[in-house]
Amino acid sequence: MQQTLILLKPDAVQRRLVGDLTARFERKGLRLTGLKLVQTPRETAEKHYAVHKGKPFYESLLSFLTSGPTVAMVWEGREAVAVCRNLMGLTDGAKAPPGTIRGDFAISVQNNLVHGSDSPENAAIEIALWFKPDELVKFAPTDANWVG
Ligand code: DAT
Ligand code: MG
Repeated sequence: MQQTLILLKPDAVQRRLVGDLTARFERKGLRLTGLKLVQTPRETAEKHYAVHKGKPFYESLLSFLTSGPTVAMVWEGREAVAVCRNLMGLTDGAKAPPGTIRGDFAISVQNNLVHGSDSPENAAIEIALWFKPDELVKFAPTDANWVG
């Protein structure tokens, strides 16, 4: 069973898409393990996007992520990392297929609504960056026999 970090970035909150986007992860059969609204500190944004430091879009990306509230979530389930990346679609909203979050709601590269961890290893690092251990809640979903 995998966990992954999902962020609904400031454009998602400002565009009032939090409910619609959260529903996509929920109805897929993933289990919600953590959820909070965060005004992201610059230091957290820098750590989160450290891999992109030095790229031309890095400063703009940090400004974007710290420009308003972000919903941080941890979702758990079978192949959760890949499942969530598939629900999100390609990075560039213009190229993301319809049916995906970015394909249905985004046309920008930067303002692409969601972040999702790209590997189980990075998921563990990102979850530790955004959540304290006691903010993650384990529970037995009552529909587990049906959803798997
Ligand atoms: P993803 O969010 O699909 O994992 P990424 O990790 O390559 O994509 O990049 C992180 C974010 O940086 C991405 O969501 C949007 C922004 N970004 C990536 N490439 C960009 C580019 N060429 N120009 C502007 N922003 C870019
Ligand atoms: Mg990425």
